[in-house]
Amino acid sequence: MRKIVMVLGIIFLSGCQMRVLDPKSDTAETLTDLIYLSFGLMMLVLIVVFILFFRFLSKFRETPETRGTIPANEKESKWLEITWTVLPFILLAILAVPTVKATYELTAKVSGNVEETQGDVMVVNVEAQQYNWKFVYENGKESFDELILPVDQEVQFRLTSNDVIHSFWVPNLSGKIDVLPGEETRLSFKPGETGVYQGKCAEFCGAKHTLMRFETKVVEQSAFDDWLKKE
Ligand SMILES: [Cu+2]
Repeated sequence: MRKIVMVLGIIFLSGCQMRVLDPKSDTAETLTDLIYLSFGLMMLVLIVVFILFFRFLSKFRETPETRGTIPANEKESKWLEITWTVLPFILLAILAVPTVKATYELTAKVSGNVEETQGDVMVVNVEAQQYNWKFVYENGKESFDELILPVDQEVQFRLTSNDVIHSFWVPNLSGKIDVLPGEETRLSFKPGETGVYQGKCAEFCGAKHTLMRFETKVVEQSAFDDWLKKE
């Protein structure tokens, strides 16, 4: 019993600081909308299938009159064939169009040179190593395991690892992005609300992987400027 309580405690307490489906940035909102869309479609299919399932169970159940008789074989039905061929196509299209659109938009945001959009985008270089995060800002200022961002400012992260593969994840602000040694990956979002958001490494990277957490503090622009200037 004590073991069960402990396991439940770990499950319910361990992730309590990290909130998924509570978007606080444009990117996270896009992703949350996609999750709700696919969940909604899935529920729609599930409900229709269950209604049909119980309908058929009751309609075609054995009665004293039908006992021992074999129902007539259903010959081809053009409309049934068309329905169950076309319906999945429509469902997949509803799912695929916004997903592909969002994928391209999010990719476009991080491809190309930030220098071309000077001033509009803030660059933060991220270095991951066992078991901490180093954030380097445009003026060379560094912070460890604490990411400070101004609200309503598009930020582009350029991430790289100094050892093994890590994964950068702040559920409130964005999806995950792999952080690879010898290669740069990118991620972009615009925080829309001040607050403190928990982030962590989402790729098992060694014995102390679970300690590889960081805090993202989204503050007002003026507070950010003051912080950036401080030695
Ligand atoms: Cu890691």
